[in-house]
Amino acid sequence: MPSFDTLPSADGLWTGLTRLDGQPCAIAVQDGRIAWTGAPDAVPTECADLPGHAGQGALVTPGLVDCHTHLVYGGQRANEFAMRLAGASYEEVAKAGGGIVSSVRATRAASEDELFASASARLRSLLAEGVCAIEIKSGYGLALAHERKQLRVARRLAAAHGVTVRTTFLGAHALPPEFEGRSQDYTDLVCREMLPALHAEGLVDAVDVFCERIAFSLAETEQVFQAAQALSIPVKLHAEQLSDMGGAALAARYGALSCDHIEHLSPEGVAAMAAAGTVAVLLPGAYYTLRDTQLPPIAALRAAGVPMAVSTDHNPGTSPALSLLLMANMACTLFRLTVPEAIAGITVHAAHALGLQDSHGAIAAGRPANFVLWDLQDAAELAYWFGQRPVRAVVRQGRIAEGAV
Ligand code: DI6
Ligand code: FE
Repeated sequence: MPSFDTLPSADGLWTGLTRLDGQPCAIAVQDGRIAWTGAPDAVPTECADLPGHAGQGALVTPGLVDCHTHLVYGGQRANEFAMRLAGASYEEVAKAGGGIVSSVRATRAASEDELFASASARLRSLLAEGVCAIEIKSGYGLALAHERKQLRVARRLAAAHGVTVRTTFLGAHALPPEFEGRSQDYTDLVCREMLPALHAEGLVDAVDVFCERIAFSLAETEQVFQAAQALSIPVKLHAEQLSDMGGAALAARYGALSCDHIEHLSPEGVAAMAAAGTVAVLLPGAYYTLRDTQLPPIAALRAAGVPMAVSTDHNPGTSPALSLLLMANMACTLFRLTVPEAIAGITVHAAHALGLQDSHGAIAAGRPANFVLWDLQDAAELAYWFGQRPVRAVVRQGRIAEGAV
Protein backbone atom coordinates (compact mmCIF):
# COMPACT_ATOMS: atom_id res chain seq x y z
CA MET A 1 0.00 0.00 0.00
CA PRO A 2 1.51 3.37 -0.98
CA SER A 3 1.71 5.71 1.98
CA PHE A 4 -1.04 8.31 1.95
CA ASP A 5 1.47 11.15 1.80
CA THR A 6 2.82 9.94 -1.55
CA LEU A 7 -0.57 10.01 -3.30
CA PRO A 8 -1.01 12.74 -5.93
CA SER A 9 -2.36 16.09 -4.78
CA ALA A 10 -5.89 16.96 -5.87
CA ASP A 11 -5.02 20.66 -6.09
CA GLY A 12 -6.28 22.23 -9.30
CA LEU A 13 -9.49 23.00 -11.14
CA TRP A 14 -11.86 20.05 -11.53
CA THR A 15 -14.17 20.55 -14.51
CA GLY A 16 -16.68 18.47 -16.44
CA LEU A 17 -18.52 17.38 -13.28
CA THR A 18 -22.25 16.85 -12.86
CA ARG A 19 -23.96 17.51 -9.56
CA LEU A 20 -26.66 15.27 -8.10
CA ASP A 21 -29.30 17.70 -9.37
CA GLY A 22 -27.97 17.26 -12.92
CA GLN A 23 -26.34 20.70 -13.09
CA PRO A 24 -22.78 20.99 -14.44
CA CYS A 25 -20.21 22.10 -11.90
CA ALA A 26 -16.54 22.76 -11.26
CA ILE A 27 -14.50 22.54 -8.08
CA ALA A 28 -11.25 24.40 -7.34
CA VAL A 29 -8.94 22.73 -4.81
CA GLN A 30 -6.07 24.64 -3.25
CA ASP A 31 -3.79 23.40 -0.48
CA GLY A 32 -6.05 20.39 -0.01
CA ARG A 33 -9.19 22.46 0.55
CA ILE A 34 -12.12 23.38 -1.62
CA ALA A 35 -11.36 26.98 -2.59
CA TRP A 36 -14.43 27.45 -4.74
CA THR A 37 -17.28 25.48 -6.34
CA GLY A 38 -19.91 26.62 -8.77
CA ALA A 39 -21.05 26.66 -12.38
CA PRO A 40 -18.31 26.02 -14.97
CA ASP A 41 -18.95 29.39 -16.64
CA ALA A 42 -18.47 31.24 -13.34
CA VAL A 43 -14.95 30.13 -12.40
CA PRO A 44 -13.28 33.07 -10.59
CA THR A 45 -10.22 34.46 -12.37
CA GLU A 46 -7.89 33.44 -9.54
CA CYS A 47 -8.89 29.78 -10.06
CA ALA A 48 -8.94 29.77 -13.88
CA ASP A 49 -5.22 29.14 -14.28
CA LEU A 50 -4.95 26.24 -11.86
CA PRO A 51 -3.86 22.90 -13.36
CA GLY A 52 -6.88 21.09 -14.76
CA HIS A 53 -8.49 17.76 -13.86
CA ALA A 54 -11.04 16.63 -16.46
CA GLY A 55 -14.13 15.04 -14.94
CA GLN A 56 -15.54 14.01 -18.35
CA GLY A 57 -19.12 14.23 -17.17
CA ALA A 58 -18.69 12.22 -13.97
CA LEU A 59 -21.34 12.55 -11.32
CA VAL A 60 -19.82 14.14 -8.21
CA THR A 61 -20.90 13.72 -4.59
CA PRO A 62 -19.40 14.69 -1.27
CA GLY A 63 -17.12 12.06 0.24
CA LEU A 64 -19.26 9.39 1.89
CA VAL A 65 -19.51 9.21 5.68
CA ASP A 66 -19.98 5.89 7.50
CA CYS A 67 -21.25 7.09 10.88
CA HIS A 68 -21.62 3.82 12.85
CA THR A 69 -19.08 1.02 12.73
CA HIS A 70 -17.45 -1.53 15.01
CA LEU A 71 -14.55 -1.95 12.57
CA VAL A 72 -11.80 -3.07 14.96
CA TYR A 73 -12.14 -6.61 16.35
CA GLY A 74 -10.49 -10.02 16.37
CA GLY A 75 -11.85 -13.10 14.61
CA GLN A 76 -15.19 -13.50 12.86
CA ARG A 77 -18.53 -15.13 13.70
CA ALA A 78 -19.68 -17.08 10.68
CA ASN A 79 -20.61 -19.92 13.05
CA GLU A 80 -23.38 -17.74 14.50
CA PHE A 81 -24.65 -17.04 11.02
CA ALA A 82 -25.13 -20.79 10.67
CA MET A 83 -26.78 -21.01 14.11
CA ARG A 84 -29.25 -18.31 13.21
CA LEU A 85 -30.01 -20.00 9.90
CA ALA A 86 -30.81 -23.10 11.93
CA GLY A 87 -33.35 -21.10 13.92
CA ALA A 88 -31.52 -19.52 16.89
CA SER A 89 -32.31 -15.86 17.64
CA TYR A 90 -29.63 -13.20 18.25
CA GLU A 91 -30.58 -13.15 21.91
CA GLU A 92 -30.34 -16.95 22.14
CA VAL A 93 -26.91 -16.93 20.51
CA ALA A 94 -25.77 -14.29 23.01
CA LYS A 95 -27.14 -16.24 25.96
CA ALA A 96 -25.34 -19.36 24.72
CA GLY A 97 -21.98 -17.61 25.14
CA GLY A 98 -21.70 -16.46 21.54
CA GLY A 99 -22.47 -12.99 20.40
CA ILE A 100 -20.50 -9.95 21.47
CA VAL A 101 -18.62 -11.87 24.17
CA SER A 102 -17.10 -14.26 21.63
CA SER A 103 -15.66 -11.26 19.75
CA VAL A 104 -14.40 -9.96 23.08
CA ARG A 105 -12.38 -13.15 23.58
CA ALA A 106 -10.84 -12.87 20.10
CA THR A 107 -10.17 -9.15 20.44
CA ARG A 108 -8.46 -9.53 23.81
CA ALA A 109 -6.27 -12.30 22.34
CA ALA A 110 -5.18 -10.16 19.38
CA SER A 111 -2.23 -7.77 19.44
CA GLU A 112 -2.61 -4.14 18.44
CA ASP A 113 -0.75 -4.85 15.19
CA GLU A 114 -3.00 -7.80 14.37
CA LEU A 115 -6.09 -5.68 14.97
CA PHE A 116 -4.61 -2.91 12.84
CA ALA A 117 -3.95 -5.31 9.95
CA SER A 118 -7.42 -6.89 9.96
CA ALA A 119 -9.22 -3.56 10.34
CA SER A 120 -7.05 -1.99 7.60
CA ALA A 121 -8.21 -4.60 5.12
CA ARG A 122 -11.84 -3.87 5.97
CA LEU A 123 -11.30 -0.13 5.89
CA ARG A 124 -9.77 -0.37 2.42
CA SER A 125 -13.04 -1.77 1.06
CA LEU A 126 -15.00 1.14 2.47
CA LEU A 127 -12.48 3.72 1.28
CA ALA A 128 -12.42 2.30 -2.25
CA GLU A 129 -16.14 3.00 -2.43
CA GLY A 130 -15.75 6.66 -1.50
CA VAL A 131 -15.84 6.79 2.30
CA CYS A 132 -13.92 9.85 3.52
CA ALA A 133 -14.97 9.87 7.20
CA ILE A 134 -15.84 6.99 9.48
CA GLU A 135 -16.84 6.39 13.06
CA ILE A 136 -15.14 3.48 14.84
CA LYS A 137 -16.39 2.20 18.19
CA SER A 138 -14.61 0.26 20.87
CA GLY A 139 -16.68 -2.29 22.78
CA TYR A 140 -14.95 -5.60 22.09
CA GLY A 141 -12.31 -5.09 24.77
CA LEU A 142 -14.51 -4.44 27.82
CA ALA A 143 -11.44 -3.89 30.01
CA LEU A 144 -9.30 -0.78 30.09
CA ALA A 145 -6.24 -2.20 28.34
CA HIS A 146 -8.26 -3.82 25.57
CA GLU A 147 -10.60 -0.88 24.97
CA ARG A 148 -7.47 1.29 24.76
CA LYS A 149 -6.00 -1.13 22.23
CA GLN A 150 -9.08 -0.84 20.00
CA LEU A 151 -9.20 2.95 20.18
CA ARG A 152 -5.48 3.27 19.51
CA VAL A 153 -5.93 1.13 16.41
CA ALA A 154 -8.73 3.45 15.28
CA ARG A 155 -6.41 6.47 15.61
CA ARG A 156 -3.64 4.62 13.74
CA LEU A 157 -6.06 3.80 10.92
CA ALA A 158 -6.82 7.51 10.50
CA ALA A 159 -3.16 8.41 10.18
CA ALA A 160 -2.18 5.48 7.95
CA HIS A 161 -5.09 5.75 5.52
CA GLY A 162 -5.60 9.52 5.46
CA VAL A 163 -9.23 9.30 6.51
CA THR A 164 -11.18 11.21 9.13
CA VAL A 165 -11.93 8.85 12.03
CA ARG A 166 -14.20 9.68 14.96
CA THR A 167 -13.69 7.29 17.85
CA THR A 168 -16.54 6.25 20.11
CA PHE A 169 -16.03 4.60 23.48
CA LEU A 170 -18.56 1.77 23.80
CA GLY A 171 -17.31 0.21 27.03
CA ALA A 172 -20.95 -0.42 27.93
CA HIS A 173 -21.52 -2.79 25.02
CA ALA A 174 -21.89 -6.09 26.89
CA LEU A 175 -21.17 -7.40 30.35
CA PRO A 176 -17.70 -9.02 30.32
CA PRO A 177 -17.76 -12.62 31.61
CA GLU A 178 -15.66 -11.77 34.69
CA PHE A 179 -18.46 -9.41 35.82
CA GLU A 180 -21.24 -12.01 35.49
CA GLY A 181 -24.09 -10.96 37.80
CA ARG A 182 -22.33 -7.66 38.66
CA SER A 183 -23.61 -5.30 36.03
CA GLN A 184 -23.60 -2.33 38.40
CA ASP A 185 -19.96 -2.92 39.32
CA TYR A 186 -18.99 -3.01 35.65
CA THR A 187 -20.96 0.17 34.89
CA ASP A 188 -19.15 1.86 37.78
CA LEU A 189 -15.82 0.75 36.30
CA VAL A 190 -16.78 2.12 32.87
CA CYS A 191 -17.77 5.47 34.38
CA ARG A 192 -15.13 5.94 37.06
CA GLU A 193 -12.02 4.38 35.53
CA MET A 194 -12.22 3.43 31.89
CA LEU A 195 -13.86 6.54 30.45
CA PRO A 196 -11.79 9.10 32.41
CA ALA A 197 -8.52 7.29 31.58
CA LEU A 198 -9.23 6.93 27.86
CA HIS A 199 -10.51 10.49 27.66
CA ALA A 200 -7.30 11.75 29.30
CA GLU A 201 -5.34 9.91 26.60
CA GLY A 202 -7.28 11.73 23.87
CA LEU A 203 -8.85 8.54 22.57
CA VAL A 204 -12.56 9.37 22.95
CA ASP A 205 -14.57 11.61 20.61
CA ALA A 206 -17.99 10.33 21.75
CA VAL A 207 -19.57 7.84 24.16
CA ASP A 208 -22.13 5.18 23.25
CA VAL A 209 -24.07 2.51 25.20
CA PHE A 210 -25.92 -0.61 24.05
CA CYS A 211 -29.20 0.03 25.90
CA GLU A 212 -31.10 -3.24 25.61
CA ARG A 213 -32.53 -6.10 27.64
CA ILE A 214 -29.48 -8.24 26.82
CA ALA A 215 -27.08 -5.38 27.54
CA PHE A 216 -27.45 -2.25 29.75
CA SER A 217 -30.55 -0.86 31.46
CA LEU A 218 -31.91 2.63 31.12
CA ALA A 219 -30.54 3.56 34.56
CA GLU A 220 -27.07 2.24 33.69
CA THR A 221 -27.22 4.08 30.38
CA GLU A 222 -27.99 7.32 32.19
CA GLN A 223 -25.08 6.76 34.55
CA VAL A 224 -22.71 6.45 31.58
CA PHE A 225 -24.22 9.57 29.99
CA GLN A 226 -23.66 11.50 33.22
CA ALA A 227 -20.02 10.43 33.25
CA ALA A 228 -19.67 11.57 29.63
CA GLN A 229 -21.41 14.85 30.33
CA ALA A 230 -19.09 15.53 33.26
CA LEU A 231 -16.19 15.32 30.80
CA SER A 232 -18.07 17.30 28.09
CA ILE A 233 -18.00 14.35 25.70
CA PRO A 234 -20.97 14.03 23.30
CA VAL A 235 -23.14 10.92 23.54
CA LYS A 236 -24.99 8.63 21.14
CA LEU A 237 -26.99 5.48 21.73
CA HIS A 238 -27.77 2.02 20.40
CA ALA A 239 -31.47 2.51 21.08
CA GLU A 240 -34.66 0.47 20.67
CA GLN A 241 -33.08 -2.14 18.37
CA LEU A 242 -34.71 -5.23 19.87
CA SER A 243 -37.27 -3.60 22.19
CA ASP A 244 -38.56 -0.18 23.27
CA MET A 245 -36.46 0.69 26.31
CA GLY A 246 -37.14 4.44 26.21
CA GLY A 247 -33.47 4.94 25.37
CA ALA A 248 -34.00 7.47 22.59
CA ALA A 249 -35.90 9.89 24.84
CA LEU A 250 -33.17 9.58 27.47
CA ALA A 251 -30.44 10.17 24.88
CA ALA A 252 -32.31 13.20 23.55
CA ARG A 253 -32.32 14.67 27.06
CA TYR A 254 -28.55 14.44 27.00
CA GLY A 255 -28.44 16.18 23.60
CA ALA A 256 -27.28 13.01 21.85
CA LEU A 257 -25.67 13.34 18.44
CA SER A 258 -27.60 10.29 17.26
CA CYS A 259 -29.83 7.37 18.21
CA ASP A 260 -29.02 4.31 16.16
CA HIS A 261 -31.07 1.26 15.02
CA ILE A 262 -34.43 2.50 16.50
CA GLU A 263 -36.63 -0.19 14.95
CA HIS A 264 -38.83 -0.10 18.08
CA LEU A 265 -38.78 3.69 18.52
CA SER A 266 -42.01 5.07 20.05
CA PRO A 267 -43.83 8.26 19.02
CA GLU A 268 -42.49 9.87 22.22
CA GLY A 269 -38.97 8.90 21.18
CA VAL A 270 -39.47 10.46 17.74
CA ALA A 271 -40.72 13.70 19.32
CA ALA A 272 -37.84 13.84 21.78
CA MET A 273 -35.28 13.32 19.01
CA ALA A 274 -36.91 16.00 16.86
CA ALA A 275 -36.86 18.49 19.74
CA ALA A 276 -33.20 17.75 20.55
CA GLY A 277 -31.96 17.76 16.93
CA THR A 278 -30.73 14.18 17.35
CA VAL A 279 -29.99 12.28 14.12
CA ALA A 280 -31.70 8.93 13.48
CA VAL A 281 -29.11 6.43 12.23
CA LEU A 282 -30.70 3.63 10.21
CA LEU A 283 -28.82 0.35 9.97
CA PRO A 284 -30.43 -1.86 7.33
CA GLY A 285 -27.52 -4.33 7.35
CA ALA A 286 -28.34 -5.40 10.91
CA TYR A 287 -32.06 -5.44 10.18
CA TYR A 288 -31.41 -7.70 7.20
CA THR A 289 -28.93 -10.02 8.91
CA LEU A 290 -31.23 -10.56 11.89
CA ARG A 291 -34.19 -11.02 9.52
CA ASP A 292 -35.95 -8.41 11.60
CA THR A 293 -39.53 -7.60 10.69
CA GLN A 294 -40.05 -4.49 12.82
CA LEU A 295 -39.40 -1.52 10.53
CA PRO A 296 -38.05 1.72 12.00
CA PRO A 297 -40.79 4.39 12.01
CA ILE A 298 -39.60 6.12 8.84
CA ALA A 299 -42.83 7.99 8.12
CA ALA A 300 -42.96 9.40 11.65
CA LEU A 301 -39.29 10.43 11.55
CA ARG A 302 -39.82 12.09 8.19
CA ALA A 303 -42.96 13.88 9.38
CA ALA A 304 -41.16 15.13 12.49
CA GLY A 305 -38.20 16.39 10.45
CA VAL A 306 -35.65 14.13 12.17
CA PRO A 307 -32.57 13.89 9.93
CA MET A 308 -31.99 10.28 8.87
CA ALA A 309 -28.50 8.86 8.35
CA VAL A 310 -27.67 5.41 6.94
CA SER A 311 -24.63 3.40 7.96
CA THR A 312 -23.09 -0.06 7.65
CA ASP A 313 -22.99 -0.80 11.42
CA HIS A 314 -20.07 -2.96 10.31
CA ASN A 315 -19.58 -5.61 13.02
CA PRO A 316 -18.85 -9.35 13.05
CA GLY A 317 -22.18 -10.37 14.56
CA THR A 318 -25.12 -8.58 13.04
CA SER A 319 -23.81 -6.65 10.05
CA PRO A 320 -20.67 -7.95 8.34
CA ALA A 321 -21.20 -5.33 5.62
CA LEU A 322 -18.46 -3.41 3.87
CA SER A 323 -20.43 -1.40 1.34
CA LEU A 324 -22.14 1.86 2.24
CA LEU A 325 -23.79 2.00 -1.20
CA LEU A 326 -25.37 -1.38 -0.53
CA MET A 327 -26.76 0.06 2.71
CA ALA A 328 -28.22 2.99 0.74
CA ASN A 329 -29.84 0.48 -1.60
CA MET A 330 -31.24 -1.50 1.35
CA ALA A 331 -32.46 1.65 3.08
CA CYS A 332 -34.53 2.34 -0.02
CA THR A 333 -35.71 -1.21 -0.68
CA LEU A 334 -36.27 -2.37 2.91
CA PHE A 335 -37.05 0.91 4.70
CA ARG A 336 -38.61 2.83 1.78
CA LEU A 337 -36.32 5.81 1.93
CA THR A 338 -36.35 7.90 -1.23
CA VAL A 339 -33.11 8.01 -3.21
CA PRO A 340 -32.35 11.61 -2.15
CA GLU A 341 -32.96 10.61 1.48
CA ALA A 342 -30.60 7.65 1.15
CA ILE A 343 -27.89 9.81 -0.43
CA ALA A 344 -28.30 12.46 2.28
CA GLY A 345 -28.15 9.58 4.75
CA ILE A 346 -24.63 8.57 3.70
CA THR A 347 -23.35 12.14 3.35
CA VAL A 348 -24.75 15.23 5.04
CA HIS A 349 -26.83 13.59 7.78
CA ALA A 350 -24.12 11.04 8.53
CA ALA A 351 -21.65 13.90 9.01
CA HIS A 352 -24.14 15.52 11.37
CA ALA A 353 -24.41 12.27 13.38
CA LEU A 354 -20.66 12.60 14.05
CA GLY A 355 -20.65 16.32 14.78
CA LEU A 356 -18.72 16.79 11.51
CA GLN A 357 -21.36 18.89 9.77
CA ASP A 358 -19.00 21.84 9.30
CA SER A 359 -16.25 19.87 7.58
CA HIS A 360 -17.81 16.81 5.89
CA GLY A 361 -20.91 15.69 4.02
CA ALA A 362 -21.14 18.57 1.54
CA ILE A 363 -19.05 20.14 -1.22
CA ALA A 364 -18.50 23.72 -0.12
CA ALA A 365 -15.73 26.30 -0.11
CA GLY A 366 -13.45 26.21 2.91
CA ARG A 367 -13.86 22.50 3.64
CA PRO A 368 -11.17 19.86 3.25
CA ALA A 369 -11.34 18.40 -0.27
CA ASN A 370 -13.35 15.19 0.10
CA PHE A 371 -15.43 14.24 -2.94
CA VAL A 372 -16.15 11.28 -5.20
CA LEU A 373 -16.42 11.05 -8.99
CA TRP A 374 -18.78 8.32 -10.16
CA ASP A 375 -19.11 6.59 -13.53
CA LEU A 376 -22.84 7.19 -13.42
CA GLN A 377 -25.29 9.42 -15.27
CA ASP A 378 -28.19 9.62 -12.89
CA ALA A 379 -28.12 10.22 -9.13
CA ALA A 380 -30.62 7.39 -8.63
CA GLU A 381 -27.98 4.93 -9.85
CA LEU A 382 -26.09 5.43 -6.59
CA ALA A 383 -28.79 3.53 -4.75
CA TYR A 384 -29.97 1.38 -7.65
CA TRP A 385 -26.96 -0.80 -8.46
CA PHE A 386 -25.65 -3.17 -5.87
CA GLY A 387 -22.60 -5.41 -5.77
CA GLN A 388 -20.50 -3.14 -7.94
CA ARG A 389 -18.27 -0.19 -7.33
CA PRO A 390 -19.01 2.60 -9.81
CA VAL A 391 -16.25 4.86 -8.44
CA ARG A 392 -14.11 6.70 -10.98
CA ALA A 393 -12.00 8.62 -8.48
CA VAL A 394 -11.96 9.56 -4.81
CA VAL A 395 -10.47 12.81 -3.55
CA ARG A 396 -9.80 12.30 0.13
CA GLN A 397 -8.16 14.86 2.38
CA GLY A 398 -6.91 16.76 -0.64
CA ARG A 399 -5.33 13.78 -2.39
CA ILE A 400 -6.41 11.60 -5.31
CA ALA A 401 -6.79 8.49 -3.19
CA GLU A 402 -8.49 6.17 -5.69
CA GLY A 403 -8.56 6.20 -9.47
CA ALA A 404 -6.64 8.58 -11.67
CA VAL A 405 -7.80 11.82 -13.26
N1 DI6 B 1 -25.70 -3.44 18.12
C1 DI6 B 1 -25.20 -4.00 17.05
O1 DI6 B 1 -25.69 -4.02 15.98
C2 DI6 B 1 -23.89 -4.51 17.39
N2 DI6 B 1 -23.71 -4.04 18.70
C3 DI6 B 1 -24.77 -3.45 19.08
O2 DI6 B 1 -24.82 -2.95 20.18
C4 DI6 B 1 -23.79 -5.98 17.37
C5 DI6 B 1 -22.49 -6.38 17.93
C6 DI6 B 1 -22.20 -7.85 17.84
O3 DI6 B 1 -23.09 -8.70 17.74
O4 DI6 B 1 -21.00 -8.15 17.89
FE1 FE C 1 -23.80 -1.11 16.32
